[in-house]
Amino acid sequence: MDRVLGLLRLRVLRGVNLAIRDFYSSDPYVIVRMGKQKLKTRVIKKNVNPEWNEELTLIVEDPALPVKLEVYDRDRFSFDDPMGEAEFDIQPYFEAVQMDFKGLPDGIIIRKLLPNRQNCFAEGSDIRWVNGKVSQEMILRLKNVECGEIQLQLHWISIPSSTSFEVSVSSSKQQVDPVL
Ligand SMILES: [Ca+2]
Repeated sequence: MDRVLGLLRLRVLRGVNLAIRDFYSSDPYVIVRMGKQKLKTRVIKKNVNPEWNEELTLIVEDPALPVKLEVYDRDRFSFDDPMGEAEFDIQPYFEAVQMDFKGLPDGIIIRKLLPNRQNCFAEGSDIRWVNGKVSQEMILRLKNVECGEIQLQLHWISIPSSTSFEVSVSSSKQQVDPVL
């Protein structure tokens, strides 16, 4: 296992104008994958504009791995129907959480990521400094489907790293050396 760099808390806010897979609506849920990790939101019945407002936590070992989302319609008597997919790169967000923005005004935009042919952003995605933390909001346009967008928010949870432990061990050694 690689070193754990931190936890990525992904708040799946809502789906907008999702595809219809039953007679008049869908029963959507979202699967989130990063590497071998797989997480799921709950199913919201008969709603193509679902408000999940649900937090999923990914362990980040390699920030180069994309986060992938798949939306499905839950069916009771057949396989769940696909309702599109999207992915995003956490590298710009990961770079921002490693910097120190203390003293900057609350809500300030650190970086703005624009929609392009390579990403799934439906509009510009802002990385902001909010309440002393770096957060990113994004609207992803689902692909391989006729319509639908997913709104997300990212937060970072730091964990004590093994590197800082090694640093404190070596500095205490240096203090001991003159005595010897
Ligand atoms: Ca269904």
